[in-house]
Amino acid sequence: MNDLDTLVQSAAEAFAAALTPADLENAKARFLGKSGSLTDLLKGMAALSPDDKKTRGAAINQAKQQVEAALTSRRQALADDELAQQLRAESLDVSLPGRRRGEGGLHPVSLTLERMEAIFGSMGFAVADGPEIETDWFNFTALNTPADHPARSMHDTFYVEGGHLLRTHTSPMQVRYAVQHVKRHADALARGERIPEIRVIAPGRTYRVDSDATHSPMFHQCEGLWIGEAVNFTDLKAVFADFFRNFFETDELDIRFRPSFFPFTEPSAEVDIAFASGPLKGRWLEVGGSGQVHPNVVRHFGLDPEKYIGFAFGLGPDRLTMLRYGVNDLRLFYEGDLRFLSQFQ
Ligand code: FA5
Repeated sequence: MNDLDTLVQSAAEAFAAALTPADLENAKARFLGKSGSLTDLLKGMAALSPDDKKTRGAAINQAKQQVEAALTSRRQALADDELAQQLRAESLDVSLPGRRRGEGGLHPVSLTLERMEAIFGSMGFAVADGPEIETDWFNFTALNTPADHPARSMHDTFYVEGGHLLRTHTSPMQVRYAVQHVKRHADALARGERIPEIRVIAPGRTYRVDSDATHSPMFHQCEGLWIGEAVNFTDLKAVFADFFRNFFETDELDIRFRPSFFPFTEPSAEVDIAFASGPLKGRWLEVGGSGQVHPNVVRHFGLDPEKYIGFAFGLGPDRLTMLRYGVNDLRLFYEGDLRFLSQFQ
């Protein structure tokens, strides 16, 4: 192998060893640059005779072409590699399954409220909605609880600016709804005619300064009101029996009225239920308050208490949700932990 063959071979090896375009350009300079090996050889020809110059010159040129060919081919190979790498990095795998968006769902207490609306709806109850920021009048006074009444201390109230408060129960909706109902039938009432019964539930948020495993500062209630000319406690009991059996999907359930006090009902009763089977078997659990609407409240509806009578109740949907799903701490519903909440979907 002559010196030119050796040079071509070492150039080819140097180019092959270059792994980046920059390495390759450095290697090129070593052979083809101004002071590269080939250029040195060309310079060295000055001392040769014209004949030798011819043959040597042709040989060097051939070697130079070979080196250039090796360089071009390595350049192409590096460019191909780079393109392939880029394609690999940017490639889109159309066979990958798409990323799904997280699916939302209703909060367990919302599920309970929907269920209550459906069951009471099937019993002919309308559904009404009202303000959470209330006046003192609707929350207390109209409900037979005047300013100095000791029963006000039963509710630890959040007061807001402007003399308003966050409603402590859904009972103000009794008055709001009944007043509208009476207005709608004012002409018939004035003529002494019988007006349609009031049969309504009003579910929604309520607030009290209260927090432990069974009390939350924001909780829910579902008010019920049924007023007519002959609505009595037997009807209330039938409504509750129907509701609880449907809600808990069991006939093995007892209902108990425990005498109690609310200023807006007389007589009044707490409502307890007990399951005949399951983990809560035999324990009485309070689920709400109820009673015959007090004559003073019926007067605030705009009706004659001698003629119109009925009952009201206030159920605790949070507690019903706890019982339905066997959850023993109410606060879990309001901590916003999706690991807990997604179990109810
Ligand atoms: C009342 O609020 C009455 N307005 C209910 C009523 C309506 C009686 C109509 C008669 C006629 P009480 O304070 O007992 O009553 O509350 C009713 C239900 O709301 C309770 O049984 C309970 O289930 C629920 N409750 C009350 N406070 C909280 C609280 N802080 N957190 C969760 N649930 C509560």
